[in-house]
Amino acid sequence: MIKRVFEGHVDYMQILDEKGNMDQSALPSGLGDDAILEMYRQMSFARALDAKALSLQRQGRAVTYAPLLGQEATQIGAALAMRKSDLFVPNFRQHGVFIARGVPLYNIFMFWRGFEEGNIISRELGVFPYIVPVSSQMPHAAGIAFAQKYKGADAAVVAFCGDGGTSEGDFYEALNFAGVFKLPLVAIIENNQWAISVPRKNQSAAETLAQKGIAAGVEVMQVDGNDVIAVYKAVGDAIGRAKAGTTLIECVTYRMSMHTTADDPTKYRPDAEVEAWKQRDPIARVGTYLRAKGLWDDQKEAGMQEGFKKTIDEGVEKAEQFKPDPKSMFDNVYSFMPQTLKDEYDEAVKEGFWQQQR
Ligand SMILES: Cc1ncc(C[n+]2csc(CCOP(=O)(O)OP(=O)(O)O)c2C)c(N)n1
Ligand SMILES: [Mg+2]
Repeated sequence: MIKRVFEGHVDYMQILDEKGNMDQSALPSGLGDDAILEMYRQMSFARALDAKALSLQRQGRAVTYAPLLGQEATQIGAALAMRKSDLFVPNFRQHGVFIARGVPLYNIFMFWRGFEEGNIISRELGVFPYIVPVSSQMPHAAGIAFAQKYKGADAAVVAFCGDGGTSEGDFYEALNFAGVFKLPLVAIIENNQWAISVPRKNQSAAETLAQKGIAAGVEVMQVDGNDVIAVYKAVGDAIGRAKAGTTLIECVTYRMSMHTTADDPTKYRPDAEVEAWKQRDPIARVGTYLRAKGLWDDQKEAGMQEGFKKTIDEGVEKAEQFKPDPKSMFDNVYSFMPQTLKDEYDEAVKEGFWQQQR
């Protein structure tokens, strides 16, 4: 005897299409023109910040940088759906979420200048530090979500990982744990189609990455990650039901730029692919929508960009004035300093390590 014991499916959501057409019936209630204008501003600011950070690195004023170009809707949609009490766990690319949550620009610039102090973020912003080991943030996020549930806090944890990150054991372990304990976790796969030079099709034979959550027994959803409205709705809905358990959301987007400044994507991906994704630009479609409604024009755009330049230049100036303390590399690693680290610290002091570095 054979009988079917399980059947699964993954829904895909898009509300604002590539041409700027809005599916009014799916528009989240209460999301008015002002909120859409704010999404447009925040995405545009993320893009302006991105261009500046890349330019600083090329001038030798930053050590490295992981661009977000093309992924603004995924990041801003998620950030604006979050409540103040929610907590954000990033990997290394979500500068857009950082700024939308109010992380000062100098934190971001300081980090990419190579100073750990950039990662010290005011607790009240509910933003965890940049994490580079792929998917190592996911078990942390599940643990933080467990703590929220244990404390009875009205807080969801929103965590990001990449398409490549979904192949790591840490990803599955985190989701499995979150599924069993029905944790208030919203896990977002920022599927930008590439993990450095590994294309999405070589990452997994699964048709969607969202379906990886089905095995963990959590809610799953796939979203047009270049549609800020759809991301906002999907993440908002997931936060709304977070007390009942976890949701995995795959945002289908595209990394328009290089992996990091140490990478040259022209070596491994066709220009035609990049060109095709340009047609699905996340900011342009909101601009088209707003202009068609008479809410935006060239003059407003120019004024906004000028304001961004001023704000960003001030953030850079502050970050460049910062005098790093090399000793700080020993701080904020553990809640207390273990003996092994203390030994290294003492040795560095004895050898005058930081004097030599100046
Ligand atoms: C555990 C681990 N393995 C390898 C690396 C090197 N590495 C850094 S980013 C990356 C690819 C990540 O791809 P994805 O998860 O799709 O995120 P994206 O960079 O596209 O945002 C790799 C292999 C790392 N940082 N950590
Ligand atoms: Mg990727």
